[in-house]
Amino acid sequence: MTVESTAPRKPRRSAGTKSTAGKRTTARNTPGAEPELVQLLTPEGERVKNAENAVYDKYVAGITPEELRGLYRDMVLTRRFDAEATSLQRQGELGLWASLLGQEAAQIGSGRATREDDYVFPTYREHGVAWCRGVDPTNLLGMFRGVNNGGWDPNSNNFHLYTIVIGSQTLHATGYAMGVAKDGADSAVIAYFGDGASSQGDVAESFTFSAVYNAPVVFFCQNNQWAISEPTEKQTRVPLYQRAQGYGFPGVRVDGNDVLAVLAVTKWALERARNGEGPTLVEAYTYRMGAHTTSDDPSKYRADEEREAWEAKDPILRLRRYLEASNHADEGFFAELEAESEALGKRVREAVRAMPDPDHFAIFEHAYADGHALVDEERAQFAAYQASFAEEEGV
Ligand SMILES: Cc1ncc(C[n+]2csc(CCOP(=O)(O)OP(=O)(O)O)c2C)c(N)n1
Ligand SMILES: [Mg+2]
Repeated sequence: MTVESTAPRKPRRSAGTKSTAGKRTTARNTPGAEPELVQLLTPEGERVKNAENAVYDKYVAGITPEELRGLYRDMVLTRRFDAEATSLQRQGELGLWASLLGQEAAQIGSGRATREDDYVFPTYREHGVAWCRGVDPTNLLGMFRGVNNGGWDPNSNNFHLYTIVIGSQTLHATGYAMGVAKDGADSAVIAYFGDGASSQGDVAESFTFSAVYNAPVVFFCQNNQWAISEPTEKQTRVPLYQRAQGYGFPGVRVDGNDVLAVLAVTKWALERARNGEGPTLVEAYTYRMGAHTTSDDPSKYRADEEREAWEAKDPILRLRRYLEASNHADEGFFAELEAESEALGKRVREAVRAMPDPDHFAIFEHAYADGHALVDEERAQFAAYQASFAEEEGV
């Protein structure tokens, strides 16, 4: 990786794009040269082999049955953990939860594509990526229980803390990637964000900076079709992956419910970063099967039929079909995994209930090194508020 490589590079796809003025389009970046949606496994679990996919297919061509079972296990355990967290919120053990239901392939495929020395910048929904990075699932829950402000050391797993300020982590990732390049390392950086975040100025700035400085970063957009109650149509008039072209780097849309395709495309994009070829935008086309968070009720703004249509494309089901059809997994494997899932659910439940409450006054100590009049006032107000409960109890 060198820093000198900031000279203008030939955009991978510049010619031949059809005029799309004034209408929504599903046209390809370069008609004929790339598939509109990279897919290696159909929803029925059949392996897709065609010339259009060749550039990506080679990244998973040698995948072993054991590795395939590993991807399946990752997705099943992530879904089980996520369901447990949703239940824990409903039982009052967590204040909030942002479910990843439906996005398991997008997260496990991309997470497993990263190397240990790569650095990952997540949003608040990347529980599957956290799993791949080796962050213990129980550590993800402290912030949602309100007992800490993060829950893990980002540098232990090169997995940054969850970021709730929409899109801001793409700037952090770009800066970090520019640093990686200056260090001369061949690591890559990956920034996760959503379709809604794509409208943020921070994301546009990240695209500009990373392109101009040729930063080794992959922008991984999970287009789950919704930004709370806003559909993707309210974010863009062109397919999101085509935005990259305007900044001078490649964009690819991958079937985000196809773990094999996501793994292949993300490996390809990370390799580009490592080789000094700069940023890539990967749009993982997927679906948020659940609510935005446990505070949201999607029945208020979207039709059941939409969800039902996406259920047929379930990421876990399609890999199971492939594993079964190719005799890569037997009943024993699925039964063992079921038992492992239940054990994980139990472990998570017990760990959450055992989390100690923090010292309520600690937060005032962490605002300034040397004390501050306003903080002192707020601490006193809070102490009086806490004391008021004791008085009530005494009545
Ligand atoms: C800067 C900023 N603006 C608004 C919000 C409120 N907010 C939280 S999540 C969200 C929608 C994000 O949608 P998307 O990027 O598609 O991600 P998804 O939740 O679908 O994974 C918004 C607007 C916020 N957290 N930060
Ligand atoms: Mg979204």
